[in-house]
Amino acid sequence: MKKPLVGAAVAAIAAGALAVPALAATKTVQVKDNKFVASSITVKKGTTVKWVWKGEAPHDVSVTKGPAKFKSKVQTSGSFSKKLTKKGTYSIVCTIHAPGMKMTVKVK
Ligand SMILES: [Cu+2]
Repeated sequence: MKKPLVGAAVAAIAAGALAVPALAATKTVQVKDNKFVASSITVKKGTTVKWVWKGEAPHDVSVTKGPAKFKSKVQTSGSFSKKLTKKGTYSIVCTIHAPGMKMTVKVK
């Protein structure tokens, strides 16, 4: 009875792989207490960067310098996503814990 189970597992994995859109490039950054992990990333233009809150303290994501400005709400959980369509270097801080809590996103 092992073969049918293996077949079902392979089919499930294949179905999962097909569900991922080919052009949905997403890069995840963790928002911890009190740092961004990773603190420096490089992505291609058009990539969506998704910040995911992992710590317990409130944080936000705020661009201080860069080709485009954006800012998340102050939040303690959940996530914030932004599609980056302009090339350049984005300097980002958590306004609550700046200047120590900062990161850089390079969009090529
Ligand atoms: Cu913070």
